[in-house]
Amino acid sequence: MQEQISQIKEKALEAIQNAKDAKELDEVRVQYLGKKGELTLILRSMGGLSPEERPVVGSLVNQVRDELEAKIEEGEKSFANKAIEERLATENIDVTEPSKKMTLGSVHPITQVVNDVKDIFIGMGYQIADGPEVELAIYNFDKLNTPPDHPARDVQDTFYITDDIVLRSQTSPVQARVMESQKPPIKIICPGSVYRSDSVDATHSPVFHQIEGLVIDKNISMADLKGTLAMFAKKCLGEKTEIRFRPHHFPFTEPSAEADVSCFVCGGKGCRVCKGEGWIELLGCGMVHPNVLRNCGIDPEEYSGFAFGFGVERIAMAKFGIDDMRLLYENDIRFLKQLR
Ligand code: 2NL
Repeated sequence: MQEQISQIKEKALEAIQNAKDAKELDEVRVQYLGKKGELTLILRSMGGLSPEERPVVGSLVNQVRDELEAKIEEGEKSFANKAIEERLATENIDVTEPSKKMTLGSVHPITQVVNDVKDIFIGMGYQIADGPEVELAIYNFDKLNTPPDHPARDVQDTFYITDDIVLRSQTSPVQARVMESQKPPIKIICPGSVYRSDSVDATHSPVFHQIEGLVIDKNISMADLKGTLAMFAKKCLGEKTEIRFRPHHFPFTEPSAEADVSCFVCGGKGCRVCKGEGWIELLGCGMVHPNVLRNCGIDPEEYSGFAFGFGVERIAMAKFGIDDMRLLYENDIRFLKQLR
């Protein structure tokens, strides 16, 4: 039996020596040391041996098994090293090769203006509010002192989902909702998309962007409105920017005004951007109409407030010198690249 064991050992060592890869080495392991391996079978057949022979053969088998296992492990390590060396030799990276070109986008001019305006008003203690774009007509119109027979409510101007539901034509309904749900003081700006039934041309689009602001507190006056908008104009368009007010009419404010800014291109002398006027229309504004306050649950005897609103496209067009609004929606990167 000892003779048989040493034959097995010699055969196994030879097979380990001749194994060409890790798979063949594993086959050798199974053949000799596996559950039905040749060496394992010897161990199992030891029952037929005399008590004297048993420990001698047993220890010999164990010794051979340990030796074979060590050799197999050694072989495995050497195959693994060989594989790594082969990869290192063949897989080289040319670090001097030019990289793939990365195209980097840029912030859309509309978003740039919205972000700038948000920053300015956050700096003055305002909060950003938003609300639904599919809105109840009550919030878009009635609560804002715009009665059912008002021309703005005509299907010619507003997109109706049903008789009572519209695509909001201004962001004011957001402010009406805030007034209803929060107690003054209120200082918010509401940026967002608004919808009007207009055909596309150089200055109109059925979807555009608006930013409205609202301040409600005790003793808010037109002086607060003027100071706030003068500050905003300087921060947004340059420290030299002046502001002027012209009387106007809006259903939701009384008194109402439109505000112009001195041309930030020519400083007021007259140029292509201000069309020779020296002034550029900036926004509409006014003191919140007492009916609007009442409709939104605020007592006009206790509180007053101002509001303002402007179209983001108009500001972006003036700021970047764009003469056709459609350029803002085509997303032609040759155009957008110029406005970084
Ligand atoms: C414009 C003028 C304006 C407002 C918007 C407003 C909102 C509430 C109450 C009172 Cl909740 N007013 N918003 C006020 C004056 C003018 O927008 O020309 N927008 C494009």
